[in-house]
Amino acid sequence: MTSRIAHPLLQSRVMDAEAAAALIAPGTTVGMSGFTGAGYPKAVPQALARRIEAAHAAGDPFAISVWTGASTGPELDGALAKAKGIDFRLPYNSDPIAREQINRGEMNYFDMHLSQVAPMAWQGFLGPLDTALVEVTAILPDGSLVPASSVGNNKTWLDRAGQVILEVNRWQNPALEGMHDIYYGTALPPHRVPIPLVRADDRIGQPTFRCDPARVVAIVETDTPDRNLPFKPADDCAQRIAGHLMEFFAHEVAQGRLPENLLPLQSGVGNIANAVLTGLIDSPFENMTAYTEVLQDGMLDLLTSGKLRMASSTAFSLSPEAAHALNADMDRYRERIILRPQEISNHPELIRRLGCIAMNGMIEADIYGNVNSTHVMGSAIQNGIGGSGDFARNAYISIFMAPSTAKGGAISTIVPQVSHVDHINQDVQVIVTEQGLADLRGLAPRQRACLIIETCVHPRYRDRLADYYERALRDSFGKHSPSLLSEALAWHQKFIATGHM
Ligand code: 0RQ
Repeated sequence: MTSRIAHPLLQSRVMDAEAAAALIAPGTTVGMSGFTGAGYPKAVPQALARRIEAAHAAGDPFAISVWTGASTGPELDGALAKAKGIDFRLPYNSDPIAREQINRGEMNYFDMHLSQVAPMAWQGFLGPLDTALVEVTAILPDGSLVPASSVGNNKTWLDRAGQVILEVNRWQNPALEGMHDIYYGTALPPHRVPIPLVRADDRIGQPTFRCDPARVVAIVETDTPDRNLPFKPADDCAQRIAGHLMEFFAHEVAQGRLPENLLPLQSGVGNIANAVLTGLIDSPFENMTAYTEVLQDGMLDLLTSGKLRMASSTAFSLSPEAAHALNADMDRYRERIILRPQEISNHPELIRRLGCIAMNGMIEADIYGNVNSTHVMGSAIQNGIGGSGDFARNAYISIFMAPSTAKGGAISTIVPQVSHVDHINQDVQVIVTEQGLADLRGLAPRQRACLIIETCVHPRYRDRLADYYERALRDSFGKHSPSLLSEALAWHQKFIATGHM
């Protein structure tokens, strides 16, 4: 018995992770909590992985479908993938073992817009959900659940699943209670109504998940930290990208196209995105807000500095040091952070209404501004589209950023044609590399190509790209977006054959 489980009936459902994992049958679908390494279940997935390994050793097949909010941690995706226990995964993965299996064709992976997961589950397109396996901070006397360090799709999993297994994690700070805003007003067409959120800091829901205690079949108590990798310190390249963006924002403010405190910021995953946030600390902008999906170290630093007034997100994505700092001072941060379901944090209606400034990383872009966020050499998935599509299409300004080269210079991240398209050129308004920033708003394809080649490409590749474009202008079938079809992907083909473009 523990003070974290205040509902009398539910106290009797406490068991160990092995017993809880035994309630998950082969071939079933489990909706798990977890979003960018925060708030994912830690004990039951590992117990389940051991059970799966034992079944495989005995010659019995055993795999499940795993749905989450976004990426999780090694105790979930890592352990289950290592046991070869996942045959279908959605909507986002960044675990290296699972990535390898996906890219070897051994695991089916449905990489999808994060805002669409919950609605699609409700629409019934994803099939039945057998079990919800959700980490929470505490269970209140009325059976309602205090969410943990991420919200993700938990509301939907708890409402939809046939049975519920909870991990109550004592490591999660009890002071998280009151930080979350769980909105229960979404409905399916034709009954949808506007979502009543007009400012990033509006609260429109309740602080806890509702959950019928009768459907809770097991509760496992844990005391394990979220596991996230530390961010790399901002190198010269990241600092130059951040510098270009700061200049751009100042220019937009001077032109009267952005208010002095900017507009709600969204910042994606990765080291560059984190470095840009850190860059904002030394900027002249004050009283900023964030409407985003992950709250990483840079965002926490911005809050601490006072430059960021508040942040709305669906999850933390903090290095161990930053998670420790947050936990030590949760009472202070609780007033200025709101964690929401990802169908709200990433909702196109709200992103468009608030006018978010979307800043996301990319694998590559082409001379017309089409962006590939997901696939290396057109076929090997890196992570997934995540929320980048939700934000890019609906943002007030949609920015994509990357170093101009990858793999020690062997790859140009600006190419004649992207090898896979996640964001069509209409959804990409600004491209920035350490070489410079291309503001593509209002430009036609040929104007875009000239600007991108001039400002964003590494000098090592600039002449070759300019030469390709000149010849495409001359020889292309059509001249709207000139392209040499037999050559457009030759840079990628050369990398696959020789190890460099
Ligand atoms: O591989 O680790 O093996 O060296 O891709 O690249 O430079 O570390 O960049 O951490 O900023 O991530 C697009 C992946 C960038 C990320 C991506 C290789 C590179 C390295 C990672 P190694 P970096 P970052 C909100 C929004 C999609 C989801 C999203 C991402 C690895 O930003 O996943 O935006 N975005 N979500 O070497 C071959 C290229 C390459 C390349 C980089 N052109 N060709 N390899 N790499 N460019 C959050 C959520 O949705 C949850």
